Amino acid sequence: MSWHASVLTLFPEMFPGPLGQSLAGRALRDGRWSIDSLDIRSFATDRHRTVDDTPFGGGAGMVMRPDVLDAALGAALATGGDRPAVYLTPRGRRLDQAMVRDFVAGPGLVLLCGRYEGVDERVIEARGLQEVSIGDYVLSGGEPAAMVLLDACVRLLPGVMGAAESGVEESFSDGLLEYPHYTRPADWQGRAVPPVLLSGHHAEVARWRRAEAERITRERRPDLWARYTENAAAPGAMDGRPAAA
Ligand code: 6GU
Repeated sequence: MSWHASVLTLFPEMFPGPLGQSLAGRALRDGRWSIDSLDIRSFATDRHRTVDDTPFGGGAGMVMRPDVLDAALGAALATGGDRPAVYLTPRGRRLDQAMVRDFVAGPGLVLLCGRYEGVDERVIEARGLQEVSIGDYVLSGGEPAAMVLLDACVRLLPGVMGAAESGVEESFSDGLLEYPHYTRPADWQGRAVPPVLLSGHHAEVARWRRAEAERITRERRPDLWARYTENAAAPGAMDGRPAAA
């Protein structure tokens, strides 16, 4: 069975959404991954299909009920292997490429999209939900975050990226941001392409690209640059030393 994502949401019609297009969409049609979205509201048991209630202790907003979420999680987890259950929330651990690689190595994911005000803490504990954030800003719901997480995962699945898209040289794969890219025309509005790229000297092109990737990383992301230079000290961590210190 292929890598499977189950999304628990109050807006199941949002999925696959953008994930039905482009690279992820082609992989979906090719059966390299699959997705189902479960409507949390369908697990409500009362006449009004209630999924949330006012917070104990008072305050603004609503909190999603643990009994309804537990039933939804139980239904999702009953299918498709022993998948980690993730709750998308801005208070979660920040998503990075290493987490994405770990998720891709497993059978898939169960993703809970809550409303921002929150879900009852007890269901997070009881189900051992892994809390994940996609960055330090606030979305109105977890759905776009689930799409971001799934896009990052799906592109790494076997057979999804062809040689053209292959991730070996791209940002974060070796801890550097990408070098600049150019195509025709060689002169555009008086802006010339760096001559080394027209030289035909492959080793010099590779050296220039590495130096540019390092310059851009150093200028824009001192945090990534620090980690990169630390890793460079570890034997076998990279195939080359930094071209610029
Ligand atoms: Cl995972 N959810 C929401 N609602 N907002 C976010 C987020 C997640 N990550 C960053 N902001």
